[in-house]
Amino acid sequence: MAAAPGRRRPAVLLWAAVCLATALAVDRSNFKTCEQSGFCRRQRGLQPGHSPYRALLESLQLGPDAARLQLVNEVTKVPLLLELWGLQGNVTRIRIKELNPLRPRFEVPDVLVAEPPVERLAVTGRDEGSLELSLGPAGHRLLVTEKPFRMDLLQGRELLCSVNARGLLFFEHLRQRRDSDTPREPTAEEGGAAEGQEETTGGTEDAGTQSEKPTEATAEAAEEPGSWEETFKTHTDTKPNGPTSVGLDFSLPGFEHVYGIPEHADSLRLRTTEGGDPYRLYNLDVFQYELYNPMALYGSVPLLLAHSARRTLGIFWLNAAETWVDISSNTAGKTLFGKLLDYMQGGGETPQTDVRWMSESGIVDVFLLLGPTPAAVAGQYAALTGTQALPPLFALGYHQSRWNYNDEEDVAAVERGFEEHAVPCDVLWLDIEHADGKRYFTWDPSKFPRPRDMLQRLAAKKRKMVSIVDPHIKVDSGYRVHNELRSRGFYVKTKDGSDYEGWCWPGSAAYPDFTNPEMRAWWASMFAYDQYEGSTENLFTWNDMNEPSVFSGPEVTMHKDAVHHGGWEHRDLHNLYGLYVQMATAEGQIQRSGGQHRPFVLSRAFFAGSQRYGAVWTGDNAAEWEHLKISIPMCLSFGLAGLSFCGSDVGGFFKNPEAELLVRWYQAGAFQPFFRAHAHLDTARREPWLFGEENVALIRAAIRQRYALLPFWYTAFYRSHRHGLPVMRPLWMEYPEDATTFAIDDQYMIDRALLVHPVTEQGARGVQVYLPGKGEVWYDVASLQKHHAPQTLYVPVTMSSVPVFQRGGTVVPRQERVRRSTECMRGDPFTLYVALSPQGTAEGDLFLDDGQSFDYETKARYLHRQFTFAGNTLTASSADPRGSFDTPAWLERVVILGAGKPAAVVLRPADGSETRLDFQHEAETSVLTLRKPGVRIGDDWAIVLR
Ligand code: MIG
Repeated sequence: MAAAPGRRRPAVLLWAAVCLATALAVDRSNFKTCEQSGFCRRQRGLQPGHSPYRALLESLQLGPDAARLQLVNEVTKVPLLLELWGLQGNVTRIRIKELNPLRPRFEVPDVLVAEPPVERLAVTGRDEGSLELSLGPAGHRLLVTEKPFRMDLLQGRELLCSVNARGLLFFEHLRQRRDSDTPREPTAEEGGAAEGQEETTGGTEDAGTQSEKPTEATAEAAEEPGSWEETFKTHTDTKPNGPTSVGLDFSLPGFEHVYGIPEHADSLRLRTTEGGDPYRLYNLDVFQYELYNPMALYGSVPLLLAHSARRTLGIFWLNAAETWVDISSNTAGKTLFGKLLDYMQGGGETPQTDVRWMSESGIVDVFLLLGPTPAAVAGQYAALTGTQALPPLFALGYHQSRWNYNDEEDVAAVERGFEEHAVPCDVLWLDIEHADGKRYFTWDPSKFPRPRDMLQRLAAKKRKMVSIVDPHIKVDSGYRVHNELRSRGFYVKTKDGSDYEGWCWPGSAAYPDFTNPEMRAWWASMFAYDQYEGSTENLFTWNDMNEPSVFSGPEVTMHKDAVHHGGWEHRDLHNLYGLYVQMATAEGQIQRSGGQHRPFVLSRAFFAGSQRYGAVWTGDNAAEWEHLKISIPMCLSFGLAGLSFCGSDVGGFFKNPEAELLVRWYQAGAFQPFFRAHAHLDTARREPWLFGEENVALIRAAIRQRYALLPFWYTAFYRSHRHGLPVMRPLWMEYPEDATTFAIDDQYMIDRALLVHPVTEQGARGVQVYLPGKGEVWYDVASLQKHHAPQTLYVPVTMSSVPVFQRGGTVVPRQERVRRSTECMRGDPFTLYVALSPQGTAEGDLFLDDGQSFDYETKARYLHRQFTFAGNTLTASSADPRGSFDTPAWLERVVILGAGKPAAVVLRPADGSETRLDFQHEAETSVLTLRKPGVRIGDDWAIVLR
């Protein structure tokens, strides 16, 4: 297709634009607004309060697991099937599909990790117009109202959520094309899917009835131009299945704050979308994205969270098609004072947020995560979609990337730079120019003639490398990867059954069908050391452009009528494509090691569940202060959606950062989960030592802070991997009742112990830090000074300041010896920072294993230590006796913050002996430092202050 001359022009133009990278603003006209997206326009055309749906209460069937009943559209008479489940752990699942679809509709596979166990449902009440179901032991009840159909979910007397309360249930049933105007030959896909369907369903009749009574929403859809074919710019979407969209509304009484649904370059707290476009979820390669707007970006997670001081709730809309989310609120625009006035005058209504989901195809499949706490919602979502994969330890170190490191000499020189300037670095990255003519899995023979030697030189320095492997494959009969994919029939197809081709970096490119499990197995096998020539154990992978990006395609992506494995249209599963790419790549890395080693794969596109396969980043940002600022809410919202391993290009991708911005970005990035500097091809070189002595010293200090805290990061990732809480989290996850925290974008928590407020203002002299927690204390990590909470603290800053506070009541482990990389830190001694609460207590933990294998899981080779301070005694014990791991690492120092001066300090190892420890007490800051306890980090011991 891209071979057609007409298709080439936009690609070439885009290419030119990429290379120029001057004016920094997205070309909005490349991307659809809701108005330009047929189904979004049709759905938004349905006004609240006119639901044509009735629940046929008499059709209720109560199975051992689910309740099923029919809904009917009273205008079209098309029946839908409503299925309800109460899932264990406070989750309600609602599914709506056609009772007799003309063809099967897409149901999202491979996202849920397990079918969650169900609770027994029971009918607890009934009258003519409604039905009450109990959903399990937590006391949740669901009230189903017949006409118009709506559902209200209650706990006790409290209404948690209403479904279709505004009557926006929208379901475009599959139908025959009713016109005779453009007779078409049936496509391969249609023919295949229709086979064997027609006799069994009888859906054609409904379609007939429908077209004779054209009123209301669904009928409108059939008539509207664009229902069976839609044109955007130069691209026409043939829609062989016609209009197929679904939509539903949810009302959340008592909630004024909603979050989630990444990826958007917006504030953490979502804004109402009245008067503008809805938030869009459609994985897209957006060139030079703009900030603070609801446009779609590279990844999508259809999970929205609602939070109030009283409870937290989640809506997980499991649909992989293009999706738009409208948010409205009855308090929007009212000031706090206005709301207060309302309340005092008694005229205030309960605040309420309404959320409306609209997807282009598939079914309605939604999980209501009922909390009630933020941690409970995170756990409920994790139970459905899995938790963050535990990264190999090196991946939490610092990554040095740019587009591109030119050749083997360049790589060696950059590596030497880190050595000479004593800046720790774990990984060097190679972008697309390393491959031979953008043929991934190969190396440019003149620039990278001896990749294995290069990788071995890095390995000798205990460093790693990442090479990029994109999913667009050069159409070139001299390229083995292409030939195999083509001959095995593994490419995505056009609607006419030929291999789908588009224009991308290599020129004409085809796209492996990652939705096909056989293709994924083949792709995974390509990472074997003898398949990916020149690869070694310390080479890992970066998957870019996996939205997928198609320069010549509509909105720079794949045509929606392209056809995947099983005959599904690209339309049905677009947002899943990137997840599958990362899944298959991670699987390949696991297999190449014989199942031994944890993979590391960075992906630009993602969906719900992508956390199981590696890291994600926020794509092509820019060297601007605003982009630095927004990296915080963007990564926070990734985290809320389960993706803990998030980062932004440090320094900004486009444009050249001034030294101040670069330093501030390093300081901020050092405290974000994925810490990688990256830059566009056309930017000036910006390795840390290119900005003068003073700046390299600042950058070095920031990176060293990161490395010192790696034991803390790694432990946080381990717990995230176990329990699903994000590593980087909004303050309100830790302080759910403190409304001051609900809209904070410039500070956050790492795990439960550190509060970070990076400097993101140019020329900053100070920052205002909000320290939450009534009756709590915080310790400034730089000065070790204690501060009482709650308060907003003005912290004066210099260029070396990174405002970070340790919460009183926590223990943070560090490794403070400066090394070249994480691998060099293995076995290094630990320092514990014990920050006492006002009650003189603290606790924390430490997870330790080999940092790279699955042995922690398969052989229980790990240590999970628990440190508790109470009654003037610090105790080390096992947090999890199942694990054991041999390490020579020992405890070299304990720093107790907020301690008085003891008369003596005594160490009691497990053998019952007692030794006195040297200590030093700073009266002014109340910091007590205990020198060389010398015990093994894996042993049980106690240290007593007398
Ligand atoms: O169209 O591989 O976001 O990090 O350097 C640009 C080249 C393709 C986009 C990625 C960016 C990467 C670049 N890629």
